[in-house]
Amino acid sequence: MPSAHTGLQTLSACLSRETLAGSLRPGLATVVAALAASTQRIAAVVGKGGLVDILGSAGLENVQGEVQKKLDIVSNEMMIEGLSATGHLAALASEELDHHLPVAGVQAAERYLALFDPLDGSSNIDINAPIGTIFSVLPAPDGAPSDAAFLQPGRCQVAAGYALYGPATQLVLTFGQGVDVYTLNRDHGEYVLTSRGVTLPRATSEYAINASNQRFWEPPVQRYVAECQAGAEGPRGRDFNMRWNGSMVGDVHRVLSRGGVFLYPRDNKLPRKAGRLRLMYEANPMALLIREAGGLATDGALPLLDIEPTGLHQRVPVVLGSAEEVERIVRYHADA
Ligand code: P6P
Repeated sequence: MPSAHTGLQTLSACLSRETLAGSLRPGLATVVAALAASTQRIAAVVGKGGLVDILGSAGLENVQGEVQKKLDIVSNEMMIEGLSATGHLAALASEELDHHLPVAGVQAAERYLALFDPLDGSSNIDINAPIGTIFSVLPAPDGAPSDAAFLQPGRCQVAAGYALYGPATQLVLTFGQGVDVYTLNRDHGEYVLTSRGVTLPRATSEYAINASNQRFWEPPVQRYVAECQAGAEGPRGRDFNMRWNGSMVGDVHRVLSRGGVFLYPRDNKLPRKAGRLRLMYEANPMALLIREAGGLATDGALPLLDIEPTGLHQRVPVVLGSAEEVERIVRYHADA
């Protein structure tokens, strides 16, 4: 059913159509609808900015040892609340929770696990720059939920996506059959389909990396970025552009929208950390989206979706985006 207001397909209509067609399981549609509704509620709060008491630090630390922003806590509570009554979620995991959280009342045979970073890019909150919510859905194994039940490789995800709270609020979603983009019609409180079957170009001249870490990078990344910076006079024979959002959702959305390569590589700034980004609820959902859009996503060597997880909050190096550039970076790692 198109929206009465825009004529565009609403998210709920798309989910219903795919469910009736048998290409989407009804329980998964229910879980994704609840995820989307939760992001709408977060978008409404984010959009208020300094008008309500949600900016600044909450003065608490999360399991990552990161100081939590007030909006980190509020958005996490909104995600938990919004996922509490689907009847199809056995448990959830969040960047803001040390361990998994069982969800009461799951009776259905069709059971899932939801993982999320409720507010990605927290450092952007107080400067009104892009932030987002990243989510991933896994099948729930039989038996009582546990942290270990979540430790499935990214290729097992049955749905993944993010909401980007920018000038427009957009929901980017995949069920493993391509990537669709929905834009929130704020006047009528519904997501409407605005791009279907998003793909990204194999070639690009745009890269994204936090260049302030340059002295800590491993040689393959040093080489790749130096060649990009050498531009037309260098071995690449063309100039490159660089962008850095400070929010993975913002950078990945640009890569999905016009191509590019995003790197948060392993660095020796904190050698005990394998990278900055978390595998289960940042790297894996983004890797599924990028694969479904025709790109590649690796840790520099292995496809991210094939990594066997060892911990709910484990970190991983991330290189993702346009295939030609990711393949080059993987070659440089192999040659090292
Ligand atoms: P840096 C945000 O905190 C985040 O987890 C990602 O969204 C983002 O890509 C990265 O960290 C930014 O890291 O080192 O630039 O602050």
